[in-house]
Amino acid sequence: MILYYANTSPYARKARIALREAGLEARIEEVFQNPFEESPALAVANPLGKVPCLVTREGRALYDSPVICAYLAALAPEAGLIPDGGRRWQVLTGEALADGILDAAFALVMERRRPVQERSAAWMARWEGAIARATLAAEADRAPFDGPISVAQIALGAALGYLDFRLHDLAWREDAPGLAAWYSTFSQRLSMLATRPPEG
Ligand SMILES: N[C@@H](CCC(=O)N[C@@H](CS)C(=O)NCC(=O)O)C(=O)O
Repeated sequence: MILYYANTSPYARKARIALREAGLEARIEEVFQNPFEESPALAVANPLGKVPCLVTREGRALYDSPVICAYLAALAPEAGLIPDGGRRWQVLTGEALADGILDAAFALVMERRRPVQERSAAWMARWEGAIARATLAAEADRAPFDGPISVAQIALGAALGYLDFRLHDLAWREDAPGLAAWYSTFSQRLSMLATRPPEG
């Protein structure tokens, strides 16, 4: 199997953390693709031209990151990345909350890269508000992120890592000390260390 990824993409990082936590490194080849450059291989696999994209041994393309994580969880049920029973919905909602932080953060980063006169202050404030509320929600209700490693924890690790990588000024730790303590431990996992974005 092939996993198309970019080393600065937080969504791809999420999939790469999941594949390590599932113990599937030996079965999946990671292939770097910059989605913002012409990439025929990626475009053929994913018509959206986005990473991450997983191509199975049968040649079937799977995207986006929640689908890839669910597939990896199904390949390695012993890893328990998506638990059964009622806990399943709590964990998947935790994953969605963390993915929402990523969506708002990624949109904010892209907006900040536009010329100043073309940026929308209203949208940037909306995305900053979503990040602030979602990190506070994860601080207030730790249950979706508690317990054994899960896709909720993996998505949250990728999201908070991206805030540190691209949005230092947001200072989310000030209002979420419990989350900050959790991330400081989680970020030392081998899967997180092995997928750190490049410096600078
Ligand atoms: N919802 C998708 C988002 C994937 C995504 O937006 N990836 C970005 C890189 S961080 C990308 O490939 N963007 C290229 C583009 O938008 O053309 C997921 O969870 O995988």
